[in-house]
Amino acid sequence: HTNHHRHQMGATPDQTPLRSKTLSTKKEHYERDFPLYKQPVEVGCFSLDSQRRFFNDNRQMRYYVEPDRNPNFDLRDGYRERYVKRDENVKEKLDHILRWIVANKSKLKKTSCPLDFDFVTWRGHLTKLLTTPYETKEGWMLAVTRFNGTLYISEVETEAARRERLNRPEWNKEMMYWGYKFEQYMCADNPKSAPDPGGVVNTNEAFCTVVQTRLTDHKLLFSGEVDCRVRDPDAPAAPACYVELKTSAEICTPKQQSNFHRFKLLKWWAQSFLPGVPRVVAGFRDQDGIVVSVETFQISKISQLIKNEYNCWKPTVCMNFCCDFLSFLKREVTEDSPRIVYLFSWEPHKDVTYSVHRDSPFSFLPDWYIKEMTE
Ligand code: 0WD
Ligand code: CA
Repeated sequence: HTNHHRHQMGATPDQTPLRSKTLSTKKEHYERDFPLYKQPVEVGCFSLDSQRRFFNDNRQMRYYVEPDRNPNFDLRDGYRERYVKRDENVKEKLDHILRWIVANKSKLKKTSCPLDFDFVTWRGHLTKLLTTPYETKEGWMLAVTRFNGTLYISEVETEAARRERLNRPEWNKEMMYWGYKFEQYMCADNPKSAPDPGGVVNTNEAFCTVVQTRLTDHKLLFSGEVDCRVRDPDAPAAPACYVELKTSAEICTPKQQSNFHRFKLLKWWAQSFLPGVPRVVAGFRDQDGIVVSVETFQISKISQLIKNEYNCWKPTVCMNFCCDFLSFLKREVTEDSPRIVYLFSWEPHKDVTYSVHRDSPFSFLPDWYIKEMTE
């Protein structure tokens, strides 16, 4: 086997080679056997209510309702009158996950022993890592702190992402609403009721699963937002009963079909594969925001579906890159202190680099969490 790090190891004349402080994101370096990824297990869940308040329970769970064969959902309905949008200026970082850890401390760890996880993060951050070898537009920044041996990973908004968010055109803001409106057409608040398309769409509300799993020798604890579960109470246990909802533009040409496979299915696969959510239900909409068809994609069948696509993504590259990135973090993030952040940055076509910050605005572990986990 080849060591893909070797080309990056610099040597100085009279010193032994230094391990490089950068990591390649070239997809060619990650084409090896699929790494061990244990079946994710749900260890808990939490809910965020209409005012973004945290609850250590499943009160925001919603139930999937099979739609009509020919749906006619108007995704534009309610945008002006029945839409409460989460405040994107509030950076929550890992706070909700940390609150969940504190609330479940006794079942997670024996008294006065550290958390038995190598990494704690959001599922969405891991999705970004999985898709990095194929990403050509958007970079990322991830803040990493080692505390009691566990590495906490929290995203930092890049300057480019911030500019884009603050300059988002009106049509784009409306299209972001469409995904949430589709959820409202497809989900009921309890197993026996029907969806209520006349209600308010409030994006503060969320139901999040917390799962544990292992990627080779990396023990992971992460949380991800789940749209709904199937109604049947006898369905397999979570996460197997969960359903991810998506909207996408109607596919009319072979070119659109190919782009859908090469770009959109990559993101959908990565996001749901990580927590073990088995299916995505997609609403295909026309130019005017009317959902004209609904299709189910089994996550386990997506790699077959894309195999005939020229120059397509590979699940093994995504997982191997993520695995090597996590090994890179374990190696480089050595100082164990909640006051220190190692800031990892990546831009398309470049290597991953990092800088170290003490007592800086990047610090993200709150005092209440450090206190709870120290005593
Ligand atoms: O502060 C931050 N930097 C972030 C906070 C970044 C990303 C997420 N969050 C938090 C929020 O508390 C949210 O409740 O993450 C939760 C969702 O986390 P996730 O599941 O790890 O994120 P991701 O997989 O990217 O998104 C899942 C869903 C999205 O659904 P679609 O179908 O569009 O992928 O969560 C929603 C969105 O509905 N979502 C968010 N909700 C709140 N804040 C955010 C966000 N920043 N990003 C996506
Ligand atoms: Ca969704």
